[in-house]
Amino acid sequence: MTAYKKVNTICPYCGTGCVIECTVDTEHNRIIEAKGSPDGVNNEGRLCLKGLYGWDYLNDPQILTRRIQQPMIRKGGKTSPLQEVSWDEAIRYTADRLNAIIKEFGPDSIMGAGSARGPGNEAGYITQKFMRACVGTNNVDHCARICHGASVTGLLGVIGEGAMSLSVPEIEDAEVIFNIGYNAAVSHPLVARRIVRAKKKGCKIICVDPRKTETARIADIFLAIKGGTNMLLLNAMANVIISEGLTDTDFIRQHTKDFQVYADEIAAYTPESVAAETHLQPADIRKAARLFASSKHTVTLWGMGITQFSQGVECVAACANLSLLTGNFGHYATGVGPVRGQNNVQGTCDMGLLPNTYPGYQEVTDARVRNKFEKAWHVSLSPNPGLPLTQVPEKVLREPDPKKRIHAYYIVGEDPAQSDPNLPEIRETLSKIDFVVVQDIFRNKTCEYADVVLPATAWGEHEGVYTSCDRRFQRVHKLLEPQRGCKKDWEIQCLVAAAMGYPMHYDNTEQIWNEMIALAPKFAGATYEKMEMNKGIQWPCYSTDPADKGTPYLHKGGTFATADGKGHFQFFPYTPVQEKEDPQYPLSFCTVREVGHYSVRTMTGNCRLLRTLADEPGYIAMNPADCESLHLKRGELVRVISRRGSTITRCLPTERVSSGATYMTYQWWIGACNELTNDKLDPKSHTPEYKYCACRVEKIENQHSAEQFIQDQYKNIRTRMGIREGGRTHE
Ligand SMILES: Nc1nc2c(c(=O)[nH]1)N[C@H]1C(S)=C(S)[C@@H](COP(=O)(O)OP(=O)(O)OC[C@H]3O[C@@H](n4cnc5c(=O)[nH]c(N)nc54)[C@H](O)[C@@H]3O)O[C@H]1N2
Ligand SMILES: Nc1nc2c(c(=O)[nH]1)N[C@H]1C(S)=C(S)[C@@H](COP(=O)(O)OP(=O)(O)OC[C@H]3O[C@@H](n4cnc5c(=O)[nH]c(N)nc54)[C@H](O)[C@@H]3O)O[C@H]1N2
Ligand code: SF4
Ligand SMILES: [Mo]
Repeated sequence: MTAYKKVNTICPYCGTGCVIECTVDTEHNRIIEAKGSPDGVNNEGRLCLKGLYGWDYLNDPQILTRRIQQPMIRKGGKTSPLQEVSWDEAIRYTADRLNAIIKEFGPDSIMGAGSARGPGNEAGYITQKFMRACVGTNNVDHCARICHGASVTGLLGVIGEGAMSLSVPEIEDAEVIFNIGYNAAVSHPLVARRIVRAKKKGCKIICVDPRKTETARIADIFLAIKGGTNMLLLNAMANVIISEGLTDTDFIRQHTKDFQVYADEIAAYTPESVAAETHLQPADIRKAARLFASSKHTVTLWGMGITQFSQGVECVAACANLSLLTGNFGHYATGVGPVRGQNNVQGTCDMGLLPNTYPGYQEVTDARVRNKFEKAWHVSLSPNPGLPLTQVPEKVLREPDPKKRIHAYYIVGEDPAQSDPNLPEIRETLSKIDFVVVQDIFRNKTCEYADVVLPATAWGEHEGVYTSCDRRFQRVHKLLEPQRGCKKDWEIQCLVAAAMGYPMHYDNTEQIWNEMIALAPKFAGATYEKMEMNKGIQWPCYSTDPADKGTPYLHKGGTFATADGKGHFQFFPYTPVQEKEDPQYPLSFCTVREVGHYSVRTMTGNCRLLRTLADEPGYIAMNPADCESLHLKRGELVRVISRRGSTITRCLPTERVSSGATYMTYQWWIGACNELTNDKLDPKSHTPEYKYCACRVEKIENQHSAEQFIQDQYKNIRTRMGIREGGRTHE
């Protein structure tokens, strides 16, 4: 008789934090079903496609790439093949190379990237402790940099806390939802459900997006904004709210600072003055501003359509200003929702995988805090903030002083060779760094530049805690025995640290967690026990007292997390995007997501059901009129070219997209849109402008040979990833 067990755990994909009930066949070490658990506060028993069918990759079906099951080293230098070695040899080799680089160039010549995906918070804590205490640098970062980094920086300035101020379930009790640059139906389907439920309860929806998304379709006001002009609209809405006397004057007086300076500057941004550039009607901007100000339950939700711009941080501040103006902070069902993308990107920030903060958002420059960590970790720590990961290319390719260059990059669970902008430059960077370590569950594109590859256990193969987008710490549980040869992420980095001369030892994740919460006052009360008892705990949670069950919404009563407790209005003028359309590159180019696949696709691309939804080389969405003028037909292969590179994909004519604009998704390896994207950064958060550059689309006359090229490329990738033709694909 086959033995089954049922285990509740957290979905490994988006930041909604859905609780999944998995049925596991323990005899064959396989998950056989996943269902939504009613214990999930944010999902209430439901799941999207990825939650339901996104676990197939665990058993290594070898569709796109394969699980790594043994450490590998390039013994003969950069150009030699990766060879399987023992764990002992791989750890020793990694430790010796890192120590040699520290000796020659100092600890700041090493960069570390942590993972916002499977490993969890305990492993994240170990990654930053490894970089700070063992290597001796604050050069540690993760994908929040290229994602919601702008939200964190922007909100810190205005209200002192970078996270969602409300909880996901509160969204359905909003009276007005201001949805800007956020496509919940694709990115967070179980957040989208709350938006739909809000609508059914009578909520009015404003959607701002250059594309007609699903939210746009149900919106009361849809502002089809010209890409890259968010600041003009946000300032014009503030202008209407102030000039028409729609502000909450009591709230502004009691809870904010610098209103008058802000109001004086905003006076210039009339709706009429921004109409031409935003492609919006002044009357529609006025309608949106009035609706925004009409309620004390206005919830602002934003995503990458705000943050992935060179003016991301300032647009985040502009969003927060609107809530300050209208008293939309500090009570139930109101506030700001930068809805964090990855299942544990909130957690990876919480754990201090950032160049400027220790766990719990404590600054590395604060001597008192640093002292506390030095005592706990028995080392002296660097007082200098580290390097943001988007500056690695600069520090490898263009730094004249060898002592100041990056010489080693230790990458845990990220795939910069697929997900970073301007891939031609990333490839050059990764080829030129002396030593690259990749610690992952799959062979990914970055492995091709790795000197060492270390195989980690995946979600479902280890214990831990993830933080959902709304600050909820939730336990994830082991479902299966790990694939042979893999070790836990935290265990691997403890072994490397010990081999480098800084012993770290833990028996389990709870020991790591308890060390972390003892050092981070914001999380001090969030014990494993309390998480189990309360369906998770939302931080801040200061006390271990069972009565402290954490904090569903922030800034209660209008007391903000800034030093003086006030919200600080900040005015910023509009700065245009860094690269605009021109005669050579006449179309705008934006990159977004699609529902069935996830980020670099190592996981969803290896799930049998999900991969049938969409496959290489993806598509470019264009307005039908533009397709017609270029003589392009639906499904035909086209070449897309920017100043940085080119790629090949299929043409998708759609009325959802305005004429002159194009969109690709970033999940494809052959149709890789990051060959084209611009690596220009927001100067404050160092987030790249993935959402806007210029391109041209070219017809390919010989479709037959282009189709053959795609087939050959696919075969080639799979071979490079170590899959034998006719391998396990069709099992
Ligand atoms: N053009 C364009 N590019 C983009 C974006 C865009 O909008 N447009 N968005 C950006 C954003 S917001 C983000 S967050 C990034 C995401 O980009 P990445 O972080 O690079 O992508 P992920 O697919 O999340 O996963 C990274 C790696 O983690 C590995 N992994 C999964 N679980 C585990 C584990 O338990 N342990 C270990 N060690 N590894 C694991 C996966 O196999 C994969 O190789 O992409 C960015 N890139
Ligand atoms: N299925 C799936 N789900 C995912 C992911 C995935 O890869 N696949 N990735 C996860 C991650 S890492 C993240 S960060 C989240 C991201 O979730 P979202 O932020 O929803 O993701 P995007 O699709 O990148 O961008 C959101 C919207 O911004 C719009 N936009 C583009 N330019 C502008 C502009 O100038 N102004 C305005 N107002 N809008 C603009 C786009 O048209 C798009 O509809 O999703 C997460 N969920
Ligand atoms: S909404 Fe997000 S967390 Fe929920 S099942 Fe889908 S991918 Fe998983
Ligand atoms: Mo993200």
